[in-house]
Amino acid sequence: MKRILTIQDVSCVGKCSLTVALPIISAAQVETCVLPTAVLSNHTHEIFHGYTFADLTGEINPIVRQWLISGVTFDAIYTGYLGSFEQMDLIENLIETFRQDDQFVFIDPVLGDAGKLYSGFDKHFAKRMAKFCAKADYIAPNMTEVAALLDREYIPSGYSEEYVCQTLYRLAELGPRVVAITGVEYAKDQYGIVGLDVQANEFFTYFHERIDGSYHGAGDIFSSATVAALARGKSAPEAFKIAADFTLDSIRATLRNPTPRNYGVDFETALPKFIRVFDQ
Ligand code: PXL
Repeated sequence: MKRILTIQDVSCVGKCSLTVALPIISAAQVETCVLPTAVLSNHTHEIFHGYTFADLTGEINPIVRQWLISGVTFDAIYTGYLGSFEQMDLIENLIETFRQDDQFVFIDPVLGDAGKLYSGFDKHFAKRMAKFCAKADYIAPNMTEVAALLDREYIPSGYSEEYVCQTLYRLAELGPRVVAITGVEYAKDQYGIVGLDVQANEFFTYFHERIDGSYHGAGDIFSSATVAALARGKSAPEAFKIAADFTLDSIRATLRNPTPRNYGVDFETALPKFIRVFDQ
């Protein structure tokens, strides 16, 4: 069984970061070790009325030292939401410390959505995140994060294919070997993921249904499912497709369910079908 390490916060309520990464990756029969970077009462989006935040940055190096003493190893490292510059410094070192052959590093450069950066993030933080992406084999920003990483204007939709291809080449300059942009919208019925395998110089695309509205935590569900599929040996285009289908199924389940939106996306309902993908 593959063993991965995921590094992100615990938001106790609201289904994002570790509370989705753990169940999704484990469901794909991949062992999921965690390094929690902070504990929050809930995520920072304004659908909640504020949040508590206990920073765990000071725990990172002691935990790493303990793992080194015990000879712990990982087949993949996946980072999500990170709260500070210092955390990125420490996690860059961690990635170098645990690097091994046949391992992949997936960085989800969590910065914002729908044209807005999340609470507490600014262009300086985005610039640091762009540098952090040099440690990744895979990155999967949404269009808001692409604009922040490349320090340019956010364009929600209606751009050309050429614009997206050039954008992928710009992202490739950050260092990863596969870059994929989620939520690409060429036109109303052309919505999905566009990626570039940098080494092979091959583009890949997966268009899928666009469900209106904003679904907090959907990005973490998508990244977690992609990491799970990559760890199970799927190619990048296959893994992104599996993850997109799973995220869409999860959002459809949420729409059928009258629970208030701030409890997050009901990925649990979509898990049985997701698990069966790996039986084939
Ligand atoms: O879903 C991304 C995310 C993760 N963790 C925390 C967040 C957010 C987005 O707002 O606030 C704490």
